[in-house]
Amino acid sequence: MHPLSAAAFLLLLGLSWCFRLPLSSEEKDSDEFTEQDLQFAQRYLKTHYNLQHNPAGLLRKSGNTFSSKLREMQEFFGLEVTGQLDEETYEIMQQPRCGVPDVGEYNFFPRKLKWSHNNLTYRIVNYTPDLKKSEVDRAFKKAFKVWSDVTPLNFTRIRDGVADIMISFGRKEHGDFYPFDGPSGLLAHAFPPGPNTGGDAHFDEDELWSTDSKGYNLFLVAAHELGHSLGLEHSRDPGALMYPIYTYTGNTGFRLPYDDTQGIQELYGAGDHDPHPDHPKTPEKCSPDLTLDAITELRGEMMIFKDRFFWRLHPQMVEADLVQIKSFWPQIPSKIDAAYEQPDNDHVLLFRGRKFWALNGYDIVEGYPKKIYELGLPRSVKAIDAAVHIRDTGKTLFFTGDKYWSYDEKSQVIDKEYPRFIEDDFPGIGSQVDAAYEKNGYIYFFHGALQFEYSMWGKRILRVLNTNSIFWC
Ligand SMILES: [Ca+2]
Ligand SMILES: [Ca+2]
Ligand SMILES: [Ca+2]
Ligand SMILES: [Zn+2]
Ligand SMILES: [Zn+2]
Repeated sequence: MHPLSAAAFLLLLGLSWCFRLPLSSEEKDSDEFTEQDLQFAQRYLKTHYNLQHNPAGLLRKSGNTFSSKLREMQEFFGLEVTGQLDEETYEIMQQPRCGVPDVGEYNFFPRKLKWSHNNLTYRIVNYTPDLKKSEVDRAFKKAFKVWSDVTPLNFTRIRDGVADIMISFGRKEHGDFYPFDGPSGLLAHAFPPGPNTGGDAHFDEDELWSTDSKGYNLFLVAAHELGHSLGLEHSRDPGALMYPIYTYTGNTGFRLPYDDTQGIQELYGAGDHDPHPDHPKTPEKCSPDLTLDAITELRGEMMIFKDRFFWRLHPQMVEADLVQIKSFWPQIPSKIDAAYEQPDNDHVLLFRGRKFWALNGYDIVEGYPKKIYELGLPRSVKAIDAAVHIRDTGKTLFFTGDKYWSYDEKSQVIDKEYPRFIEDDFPGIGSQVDAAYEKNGYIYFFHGALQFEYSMWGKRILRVLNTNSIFWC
C-alpha cells in the first residue's frame, strides 16, 4: 500500500475507533485541542466555509464567526450541530478533499453558472509524472464522458491555444491565489463556467495520482472537478460524486450516481442517449421500504450493508455513518450477500457469490478470498443469503433460498442432517432471509421491509418490526 493511501486508511480507522465514542463526559471538547489544531480548523473554515478574518482572535472558542461557520460545516456533513470543535468534526476536517468551498452562497463564485453553448473544448496543459501521458489522457477522456453521457454537452480536446476548460497540474501557489497544500488535504479544485479561468481544473502535483486505488485515482477526482467546471456545487449525499471528500469507488464500471445526474440535468437537460441509464441512488436509512443485504457486528459496532454502502452504528449512537464499501476495501466486491462475526478469532466474514473474505478489524486476512464449498456447503450453492453466528452454541447458520445449514465453528464442519427448511425451524419468518444477526439470545431476521425478533429460548417470534427500526427511525 502506498504511504498516502495508508495514511488515508489510518485516518478512516481513527474515524471508526476514536471519534464515534458515546456522547458522554469523556467526549473531547474544545479545551483539549491544541492551538495548532484550532488554527488548522480555522484554515479549513476559511478555505471551505469562507470564514472571515476574526480580529478578536480565533482562540476564543465561542467566537461568533468561528462558531457559526463550524455550525454550517457540521450541518453540511450531517454531524451534531454544536458550533464547538469536537473530535468528530475535527476528523472530517482532516480527510482528503476537493478545494472548492461547500457553501455556494459564500464561495468565490455566484450560483447557478452554466455554459451557454453545448460544444466545449478542453486542453491538458501539462502532465503529472505519476502516470503515463496516455493514462492521463484516458482518465480525462473518461471523466468528460461521465458528463457527456447524461447531457447534450460535447467535449473536444485541443492541443494548443485557449480551451474553455484548461486542465493543469501544479503545486502550492500555482497562479490563482488558491494555493495547494502539499501531500493530501486539498487534492484539486475547479472554477465554475465562465470566461478566462472559468471552467479550469487544477490538480495538486504533490499527490500521487493513479489509475487504481493507490494514492488518489485521477479519473475519480477529475470527474468530480469537471462537475464544478460545468457548474455543479458540492452535494451532501455521501454517495454522490460531488461529495467533497475523496472516496475511492473502484476503477471499473463507474456509474454516475442519481444525485449528480439530477444535478447536471437541471442545468443542461438530458442528452439523446444515455448508455448507462442505471444511476445508483444512495439508500435512505429511514425509507419505509428499506431492505438490507447483510448485517454483522464488528467489535461491538454494527455494520449494516446495503448496495455499495454500509452503515456503521455504534450501540450508544443514534446516528449511523454511511460509507462506501470500496473506500474501506478496494479489493472486495461493492455488494455483500451475507456477513457474520466470529468473536473467538476476531474475524468478520463477508460473502459475495461463491467467495468469502475474512477481516481482522479493517484488514483483509491473508489467504482470502476462499470458496464457500470449503466450508462444506454443496458446490451447487451459488450464494448465501444471510449468515448468523450464535455465540452460546458456537454454531453459524447459513441461509440460502428456503433452506439453511448449521456450521460448527470449532470442528469446522457442517452439522449432520442439514440443510433443513427455514420455515420448519423458524416458523413465521417466511421462507427466505435477507440478513440476520444475533443479540442476547434473540435472532433478528430481516426479510423485505420487515424484521422478526426470534427468541432462541422460546423458539418463537416475539415481535415483528420494520426493517428501518434498526436505525431508530
Ligand atoms: Ca477557461
Ligand atoms: Ca494536497
Ligand atoms: Ca443478504
Ligand atoms: Zn469539489
Ligand atoms: Zn488553482
